Amino acid sequence: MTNISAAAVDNAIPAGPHSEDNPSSEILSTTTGLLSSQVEISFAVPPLPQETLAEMYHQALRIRRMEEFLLEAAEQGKIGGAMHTAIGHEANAVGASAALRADDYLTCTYRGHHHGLARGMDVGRAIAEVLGRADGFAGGKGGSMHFVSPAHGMMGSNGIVGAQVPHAAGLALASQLRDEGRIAITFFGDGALFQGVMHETFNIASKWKLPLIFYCENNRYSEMTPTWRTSSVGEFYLFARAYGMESVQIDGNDAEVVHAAVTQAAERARAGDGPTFIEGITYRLAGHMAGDLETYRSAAEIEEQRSHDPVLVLRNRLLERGSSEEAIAAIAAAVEKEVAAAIAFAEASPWPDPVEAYTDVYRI
Ligand SMILES: Cc1ncc(C[n+]2csc(CCOP(=O)(O)OP(=O)(O)O)c2C)c(N)n1
Ligand SMILES: [Mg+2]
Repeated sequence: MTNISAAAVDNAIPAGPHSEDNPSSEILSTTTGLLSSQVEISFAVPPLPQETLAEMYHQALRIRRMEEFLLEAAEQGKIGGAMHTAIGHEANAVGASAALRADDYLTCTYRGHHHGLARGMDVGRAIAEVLGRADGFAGGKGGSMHFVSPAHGMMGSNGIVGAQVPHAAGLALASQLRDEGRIAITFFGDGALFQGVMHETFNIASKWKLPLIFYCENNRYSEMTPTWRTSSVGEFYLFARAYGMESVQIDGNDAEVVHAAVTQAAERARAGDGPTFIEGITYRLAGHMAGDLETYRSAAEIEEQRSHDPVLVLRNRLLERGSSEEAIAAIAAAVEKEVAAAIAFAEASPWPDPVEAYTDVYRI
């Protein structure tokens, strides 16, 4: 059993070379000063079974390979509308989903492919959705920004910053009223914290002890703006304390740590003890969206963060705990095959019938 202390988390994540304390830097990006110790945090991270770690690695790599393909497809003009990848964020999704029940609810942002796949959405149908094909989960009408599959508890990604958060509170309230024992988890970015609806939801969720987990994927940028330029608060998990909520800041690039934090938050939610706020420190290794020229950060900064790539973290964990290079290579080979078949399926999928434009659409 590892005890993750504030200092351990601090050491695990490259802090990034630039900060407000270093204004002479040409580069505007920075991390927050991680865990400046206003609140002591320590929680146990029990080692997961090797098969669980291997499954998480499989999932994270599958997400990575799918999104690398999607970036290429976007460059070739095969994708309509904006397309955001979660390259670098994978551990937040695979760690959290492995800690949830299959019937729990999830809502997230336009950066949500990783959550869909971690919840078990089929990769071929997921790609078909992004390409706008009939076999997509929303018949090709939702696209990248509106991943949805109620059968997987994936209750919607959303292009409006913060909008998915009160939706999750509604799902948690429904479960509470019906005494279903299901919980809701909602993922949002650091930039969303400055939307009023976030704070309205924090307040009522805490007051009504909703079975809800607020999960901030803090990648330290809101589009092209580093968070330290816009936030008066450096430690986002502290926002939740003002609403009487338990909160914790964790290494969001370590799926095992994410799993432990979400497991504890889910237990609290199911026991009727109310919501928890988790701040997962992460980093997007690709642009904000396909086509982002990334003039606001340096190649050196991205390179430094690659040393803590969540897929690499999982790979190294497997090796440290006794998996062979051959076993890991077999997972990678399986993923390559699976994603190649999924791409072929999606590309062969027909375009939606134009008549479909009027189905599943709310009209007054
Ligand atoms: C209400 C609203 N305001 C502004 C935007 C434009 N916008 C799209 S993404 C984004 C940045 C959000 O940053 P963050 O919450 O940190 O999420 P990230 O993209 O980093 O995952 C903004 C401002 C929007 N989509 N919705
Ligand atoms: Mg962000």
